[in-house]
Amino acid sequence: MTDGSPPELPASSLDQLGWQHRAVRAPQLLSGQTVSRVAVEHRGAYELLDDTGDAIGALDGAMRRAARTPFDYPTVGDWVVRTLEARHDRRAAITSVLDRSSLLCRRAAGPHARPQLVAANADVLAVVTTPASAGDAAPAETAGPATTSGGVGHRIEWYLTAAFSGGARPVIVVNKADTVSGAEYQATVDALRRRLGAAAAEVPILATSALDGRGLDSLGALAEGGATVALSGPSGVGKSSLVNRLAGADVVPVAPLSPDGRGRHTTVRRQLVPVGGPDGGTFVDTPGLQDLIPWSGELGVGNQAGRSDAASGLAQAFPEIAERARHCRFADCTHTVEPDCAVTAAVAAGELAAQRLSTYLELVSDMAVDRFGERSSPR
Ligand SMILES: Nc1nc2c(ncn2[C@@H]2O[C@H](COP(=O)(O)OP(=O)(O)OP(=O)(O)O)[C@@H](O)[C@H]2O)c(=O)[nH]1
Ligand SMILES: [Mg+2]
Ligand SMILES: [Zn+2]
Repeated sequence: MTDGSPPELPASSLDQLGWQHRAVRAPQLLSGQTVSRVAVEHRGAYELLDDTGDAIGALDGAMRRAARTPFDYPTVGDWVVRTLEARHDRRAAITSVLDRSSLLCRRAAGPHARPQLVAANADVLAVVTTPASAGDAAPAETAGPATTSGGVGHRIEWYLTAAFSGGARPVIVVNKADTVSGAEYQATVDALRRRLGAAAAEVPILATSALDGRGLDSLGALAEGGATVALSGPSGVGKSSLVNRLAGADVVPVAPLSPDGRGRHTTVRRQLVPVGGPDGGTFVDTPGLQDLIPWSGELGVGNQAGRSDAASGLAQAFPEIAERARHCRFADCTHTVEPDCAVTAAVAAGELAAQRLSTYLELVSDMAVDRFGERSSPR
């Protein structure tokens, strides 16, 4: 457990930070410049890691003046070019942000639709849950529209869509496996798989325990070769505990033991944590979220499969719906009231779970914004 004073991070080589793993080309550096990775974002300043150790950076004037949208600013996980020499305010000048290979982005809380960048250049999004919170997601066979349970189970499709949309691979991590029997754990996994329908085949599910250490090898392996794994999920599921176990030190604060351990919001900032070792690899710890509504606008990232955007993210998170939607009469079918809708027809024929469609429709409604940038009213 942490004593409240995190130790200094050791200097990492760029490769340990994932440099050789990045998808973008190396920039042309001028003399006096270096490449760094953003570890922590503060108001107007950034904690940077590179092979010189660490540094504090701030945007240089030209970059600040040119920045128009939240996407133009560096975020945790970004690769930036900075001056080696600090300015008079003892901060290095950040002169550019390198193209992102992925971007996890959510709609910030509040009535207006604003993007909040969660992590850049993450290869994997680990959606962390527990048997307790995933369990209440298990829909009964005859369940109607999804109910709000508060657990990540209910919102797991939201996380998967955000990951796919942003070009990251989602993995579900069921932590606190030590709190249930093997049979109960298996029931949790089975319920998750049923719930995820055709997407289950694309999303590995790992059992971990930050307490007894099980599954940590598999989780750590996701970052092998310099990959970046962002952890997200509700408060209290053990994201920070897992990061500390993987880093082998109390790098980020963890909630003191409590009977339920839920809803404490111990982590208040996003932080990139190198896990060291010859292979390197980094994890991004994030504050617990009540909700992760995927950003539905442009993200400006692409991956090997082509463009990553909200539409392709939804199609990957709901492949059986996307497949059937190609046969709807209208190209812009909402799969609600239209005639000749292949999706509602599949539900009527018992080929597609009604629960799957209602979850999809709820997510689409959550992601919808009208052209004034405000949330459109729910269907
Ligand atoms: N039994 C058990 N307890 C765990 C495990 N992982 C974490 N905990 C406990 O759960 C509580 C919450 O852990 P944190 O790591 O702070 O959770 P978090 O997901 O980072 O929470 P936020 O920072 O609020 O989002 C702490 O009391 C941990 O000791 C686990 O695998 N098993
Ligand atoms: Mg935490
Ligand atoms: Zn349709």
